[in-house]
Amino acid sequence: MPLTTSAYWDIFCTVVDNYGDIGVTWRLARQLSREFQQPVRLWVDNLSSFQRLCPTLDPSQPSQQIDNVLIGHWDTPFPADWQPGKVVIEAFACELPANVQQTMLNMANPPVWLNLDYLTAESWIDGCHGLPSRQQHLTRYFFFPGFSEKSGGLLCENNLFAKRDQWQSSPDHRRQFCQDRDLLPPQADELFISLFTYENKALLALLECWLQHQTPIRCLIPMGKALNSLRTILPDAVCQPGGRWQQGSLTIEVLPMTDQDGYDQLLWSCDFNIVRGEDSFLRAQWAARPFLWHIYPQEEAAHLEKLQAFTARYSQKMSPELAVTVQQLFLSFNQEQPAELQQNWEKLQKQWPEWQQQSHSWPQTALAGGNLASQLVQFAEKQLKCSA
Ligand code: TRH
Repeated sequence: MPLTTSAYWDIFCTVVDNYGDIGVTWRLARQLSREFQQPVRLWVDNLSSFQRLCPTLDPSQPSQQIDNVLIGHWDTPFPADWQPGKVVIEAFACELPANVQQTMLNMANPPVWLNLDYLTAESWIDGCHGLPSRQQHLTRYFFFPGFSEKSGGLLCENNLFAKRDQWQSSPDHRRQFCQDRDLLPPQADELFISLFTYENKALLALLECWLQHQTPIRCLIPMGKALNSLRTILPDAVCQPGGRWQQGSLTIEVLPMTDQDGYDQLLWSCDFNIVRGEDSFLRAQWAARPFLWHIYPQEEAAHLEKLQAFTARYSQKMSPELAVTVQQLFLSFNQEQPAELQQNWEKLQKQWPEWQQQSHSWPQTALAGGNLASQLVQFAEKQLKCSA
């Protein structure tokens, strides 16, 4: 790993829990490299978690290169001979190592220092995005991804929608997806649902609806926390990759976790995606299909405000009937209210065509703030010019 090259973007990421922090930074690092030809070093404290969504990564190697991104193990102490490149990104307020901060403080021309925040649809970020904060003679800027014109925009690769459209243009891709993973072949009228959530008591209520659905339902569940909420009905042997369970109209199949491209293909192949956190939440929107979001729970139910800010934005162009049902569906799922969730699911059956249509036009609306990677590049270049 070259430690002293001045052209680098250094992205620092701690894996707080789950996969969102590393999922977002890994995606950003690759996009900066691939689309903007920026050399990137990604520093990660937990390589084993990283490996779950990047299977070619070797957690025993402190430094390696994948997809043109240099990946370093953020160990303690951080290498003393490290020199920052031109931009340093502290992802999700992870706090840079003390010696890194000291090195930056000692520099006559320090790098552009950015704190990349979590994604939110709340409007208060419009007033905070891009604001500086002084740290002795250094300036740290706050970068807020978001859905509004004044935000930092959203992570979205250049060619993503073309790839998605190509995939969704033919049912052969879903068939091939199933075949490649030893899943049952799709039936003509089968509704495909992916399920990647945290534990949620209301999941069983959704399953009850699906058991009695008029047409067959296929629920594809990547290995993870959602299965813990289904163990009262699913035998242990089912709750592992390759597991299959059939009852009434419902077939459940359990998948291994794959890399991020494989996960996109799962989302593109499904008619309805249930997702969580930050990155799968966004990828489900880019899949242009109806979806349901299990938001990351926060203390004192702070996440519910964030949820409502999103559903208000997301449903703005929907008919009042669909808007109410979608808002209530998201809320009842996150509040783990089984009866309300079932009612909203039933209501949606009549509103499905409108929701599908809305899901298709939503990505363009969502991108009002533009593309996060390109916004970051422009912002950094502007700061570098000012300090030159
Ligand atoms: O895993 P998440 O819940 O992550 C986070 C973290 O918990 C974080 O601390 C929290 O603050 C944040 O949510 C809000 O959900 P998320 O963001 O969807 O990340 C999952 C990543 O895993 C995403 O990049 C997609 C990826 N993934 C794969 O690459 N392959 C797979 O098979 C699956 C199921 C997911």
